[in-house]
Amino acid sequence: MEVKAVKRTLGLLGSLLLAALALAQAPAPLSPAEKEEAAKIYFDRCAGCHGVLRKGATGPALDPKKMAEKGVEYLKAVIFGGLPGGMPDWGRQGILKEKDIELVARFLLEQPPAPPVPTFEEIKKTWKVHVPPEKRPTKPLHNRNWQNFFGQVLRDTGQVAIIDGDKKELVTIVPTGFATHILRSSATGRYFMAIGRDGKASLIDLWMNPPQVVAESKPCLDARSIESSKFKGYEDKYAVVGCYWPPTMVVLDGLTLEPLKMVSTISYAKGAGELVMEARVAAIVASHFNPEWIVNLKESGQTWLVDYSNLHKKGRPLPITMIDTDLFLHDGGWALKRYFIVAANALNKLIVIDTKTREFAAEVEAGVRPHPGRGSNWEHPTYGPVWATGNIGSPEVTVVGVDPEKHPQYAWKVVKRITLPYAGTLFIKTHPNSPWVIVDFPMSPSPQAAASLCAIDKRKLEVAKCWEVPGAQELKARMVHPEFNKGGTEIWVSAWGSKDTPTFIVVYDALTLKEKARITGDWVRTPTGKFNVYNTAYDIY
Ligand code: DHE
Repeated sequence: MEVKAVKRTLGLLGSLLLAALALAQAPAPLSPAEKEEAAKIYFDRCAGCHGVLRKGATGPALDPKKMAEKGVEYLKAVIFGGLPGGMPDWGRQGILKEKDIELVARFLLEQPPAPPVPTFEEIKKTWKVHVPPEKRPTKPLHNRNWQNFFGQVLRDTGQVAIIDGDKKELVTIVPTGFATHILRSSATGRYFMAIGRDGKASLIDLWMNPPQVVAESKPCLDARSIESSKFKGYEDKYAVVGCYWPPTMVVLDGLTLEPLKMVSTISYAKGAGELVMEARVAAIVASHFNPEWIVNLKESGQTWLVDYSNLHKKGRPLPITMIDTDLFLHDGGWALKRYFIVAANALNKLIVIDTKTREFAAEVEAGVRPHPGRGSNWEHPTYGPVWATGNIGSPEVTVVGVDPEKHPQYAWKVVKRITLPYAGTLFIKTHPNSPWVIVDFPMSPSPQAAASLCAIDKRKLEVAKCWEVPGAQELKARMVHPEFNKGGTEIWVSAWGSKDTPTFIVVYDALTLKEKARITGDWVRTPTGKFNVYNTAYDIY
C-alpha cells in the first residue's frame, strides 16, 4: 500500500508509527566518498526532473524530511521500478545497479550539497577547436546528399551516428556529450550542433569526409537545449546553449563554439513570486522575423526574446525582452514559422508567442502533460493551418487552429482532441508531403503500447492505423521519435532499448506505411532522437 494511503487509514497514530519505523530503519549517514559518488549519480540521472536543489520541476520536490518519512526501502523500490507518472525504472532497465540505488536512496535523506558553479574563465578553458574555420572545406568533400543526412543520437554511448538518408548507410559515428540529448542544425544545415546532458556542445561539420567534430566547449554542467542564429545575415554566426545547471544561457561563436557571453537566468517566478535559484532553460528557437532567440525558463515561467544582433560590439550588448508566460515551460515548436508554441507541461497548457509582434498571443488548454517535441503543422480543409501536440498523461493528440489572420474563428482554439489507444506519447511528427501524423508511446507502462506507433489521418482528424513494431518488444525497446526524410517520402523511428543490446531504426514508406528498411548493427545502441538535416534546418515538421 502507498505510504499516503496507510497514513489516511491510520490517521495521526499511523503517521507517528510510520515516522518511528522510518527512524528505526534510518541508515548511517553517507561517508564523504559515498556522498560524492551519490551526488554524481543524482546529478546525472535525477537532477533533470527533480532539480539539482531538489525543488522539483518535471518530477516532484525531494525534501529530505519527507524522504525520511517514506523510508529508504520505499525509495529503493521506486528508484528500481519507477512509477506510472513518468519516473523511470532505473534498476529494471539496468542503468543503475543495486549499489547505486542504495546510495541514491540514502543521499535523498540528507540535505543536498551545494552544486559547483564554474566561472566564465573555467568554462572558456573547456573550449577546443579541432579544425579552425579557415581550414574547413569550401564545398562538401564527399558526393553524398548531405542535406538528407540523419543525425541519430546514441544516447547512452554519448555519440551521434551520421546516417546517409538516401542509402540508409552509416557514414560515421562521432563522440558527443554524456547522455547526448538533442541535435539542432545550423541555419545553412552544414553543421549539426549536439548538446550532452553534461553541458558539452559539439559542432559537427557535415562537409568533411567523413563528417567530424570540428569544435567543442562545455558551457555548463547540465544542459538540454542548443540553437543556432537563423535570421538573414546572421546564418551560422552564433549558437546558444540553454543550461539546467548553473541556471544560465550561454552564447557561443557559431563557427568555433567559443563561449562569448553567459547570462544568469535566476529570476522571480511569474506573478512576482519567489526568487527561483534554479530557473532552468528549456526550449530555445531562433526567430525568422528578428535576429533573436526565444528562450523559455521552466521554473520562473518567463519567455525571453534575446536579441543577438549587437554581440559584435564592445561589451557584447545582449538586450533581453522578458515576457511572463507560465510555469513549467518545456518543449515546443513553430506554427506557420511565426508563432512559437511551448508546453507549460505541469499546467496542461500551451503558450503561444507571436514572434513577429514580439508579444504573448494566447494560452490553450492541452491534454494531460502536453509534450509536443516540436509538434506538427498541416493545412486542414475546414480549420485552415493547424498545429498539434501529443500528451504524456492522456491518450490524445490535441489539434489547435493557428491562423488568426485568415481563420480567426479557430485561432488558438482546440479544433479536435483525437483519441489514441494509449497515453504516454512523447513525440508526433508530419511532413507537408505525407497524409499522416505519426505518434509514438514510449512513456506507456505497457511494453506492447511502448513498442507501437499510430498514424493519424490529417484530413479526417482520426487515427487511421496503429501497429506494433515487430521485434521491438523482444528487445525490450520503446519506439521513439518519428522523423521524416527530406522529401517527406519516408518515416524513420528508433527502437530505444538498453545500452547492452543493439536495436534498430525502422524506415516506413510515408504513403503506404509499409516497412521499407531496417538499419541495424552493433553500433545501434540506445537510439533516441534523430534529426534530418534539411527538415531541422528549415523547421519543417
Ligand atoms: Fe528531452 C527535447 C528536456 C528527457 C529526448 N527535452 C527537449 C527539450 C527539453 C527537454 C527542454 C526542448 C529542447 C529545445 O527544443 O530546445 N528531456 C528534457 C528533460 O528535462 C527530461 C524530461 C529529463 C532529463 O533528465 O533530461 C528529458 N528527452 C528526455 C528523454 O528521456 C528522451 C526521450 C531521450 C533522450 O535522449 O534523453 C528525450 N528531448 C528528446 C528529444 C527532443 C527533446 C529527441 C527533441 C525533439 C524534437 O523533435 O525537437
